[in-house]
Amino acid sequence: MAKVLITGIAGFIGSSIARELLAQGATIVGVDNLSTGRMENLEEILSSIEFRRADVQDAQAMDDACVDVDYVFHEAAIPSVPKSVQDPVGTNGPNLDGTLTLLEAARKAGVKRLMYAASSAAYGDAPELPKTEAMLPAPISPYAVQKVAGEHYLSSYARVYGLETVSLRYFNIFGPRQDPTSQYSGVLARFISQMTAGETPTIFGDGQTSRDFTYIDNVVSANLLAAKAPSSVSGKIFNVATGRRVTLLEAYQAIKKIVGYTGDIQFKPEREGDIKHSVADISLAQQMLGYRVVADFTYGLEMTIEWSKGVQSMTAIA
Ligand code: UD2
Repeated sequence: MAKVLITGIAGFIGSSIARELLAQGATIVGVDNLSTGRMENLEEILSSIEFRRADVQDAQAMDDACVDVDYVFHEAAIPSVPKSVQDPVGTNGPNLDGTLTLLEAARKAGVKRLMYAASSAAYGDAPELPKTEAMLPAPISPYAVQKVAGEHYLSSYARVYGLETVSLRYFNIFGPRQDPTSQYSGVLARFISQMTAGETPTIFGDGQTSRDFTYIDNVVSANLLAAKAPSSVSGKIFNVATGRRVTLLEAYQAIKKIVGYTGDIQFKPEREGDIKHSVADISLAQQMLGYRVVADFTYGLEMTIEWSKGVQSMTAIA
């Protein structure tokens, strides 16, 4: 069975990929510097994986982590537009330097293929919808620039060094274990935790901002498909999404209904670096990876809210 390295394994996405790969019998090495990841995310799988507390910018640590590895899933990042606006230099290190450091380690170790958590932020605010991979990147925030630059490094490593790479452009992923506690957390995680706690959520903008909110199961599936796909996928970029657009107001109303929230919502001005609308064309991933939407928005919300209730009652008991 394959040996895999997952960076950012203590994060919401990394730990979800780890659970599925473990169920499929893979040997897992995971690295995380725990800057945004949390050990609770690994609770019941920690004894079944090799966990290393390390930073992706640490070349020696990445060399060591890549020994005998077949596939790398690179999820480590500081995944936040506003955080990058506030600290462009500080976020460039983990988001871009770390990616290059890891690519170099993977190349030297003879890794078979490296999958990368790219972002829909690459498309910027171009009016054309849905977003196709053939569109020219138009990053707005430093975060988007860092993620696009990473994609270029991946295709460079594929062409120049023959390291197989796949960039997966995630469109607003959500699900259990996504941290809701930071001001930089994803909007759905924040809304869910605020409304279950009876706190008033905030919409930045007029509520018509839209996103292709994608449940985590789709992302896990896309990663596994990308690892197994023929070599013709190497060096390429694929949207990972649902192909459906939901506004912030619709998301708020859907969560309100499931949670049974009776409070209100407040509106504040749009955030710097934000994009108005985002929705993906997923046909390339369907054709080349065999990707399918395995879980829709409503199902995803129900699962996430269910999980969130469990966490809150555990906290109450403790
Ligand atoms: C970007 C990327 C996404 C992913 C993510 C990193 C786009 C279109 N998407 O997500 O693919 O890489 O970065 O995690 O660039 N908002 C509120 N209230 C809140 C919090 C947020 O209204 O309490 C708004 C926010 O201003 C934005 C929208 O919700 O308009 C989504 O924000 P987000 O931080 O969840 O994700 P986003 O779109 O920056």
